[in-house]
Amino acid sequence: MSGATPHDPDCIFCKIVAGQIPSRKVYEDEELFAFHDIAPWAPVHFLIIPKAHIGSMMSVGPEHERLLGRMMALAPRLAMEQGCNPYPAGGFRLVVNTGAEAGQEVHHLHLHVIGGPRPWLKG
Ligand code: DGP
Repeated sequence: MSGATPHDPDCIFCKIVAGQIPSRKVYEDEELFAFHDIAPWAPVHFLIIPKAHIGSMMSVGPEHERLLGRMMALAPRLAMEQGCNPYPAGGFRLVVNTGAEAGQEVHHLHLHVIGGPRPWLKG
């Protein structure tokens, strides 16, 4: 089971991708969407998501390797564009919460990109 469907009508992030819920967009292409987190943990905090509905890292299979690579490779470019300070004095953190005990609240795979001066840990 791939765990991926094009659109889950009950998913809040699918609704954001579809424009049914407003968001502050950072980036969009045919496969990926990025937008500012509604409750930022740090001065720079946005999410990179696949447009297709993938519930979590637990739903990822070999067919998603290229897509996950694209999400990771996009993060540094967008982080710098969004105001993270340059590496190595600056930088950013990448977080993928997976499951309730890890703090996952939205069950549509998302990569947190968190940066700016002294980003703090959630929780
Ligand atoms: P996680 O705990 O890893 O599942 O993170 C989910 C994040 O999604 C959380 O930091 C808040 C953010 N979020 C939840 N609902 C919305 C929304 O409607 N709009 C935006 N922009 N962010 C949201």
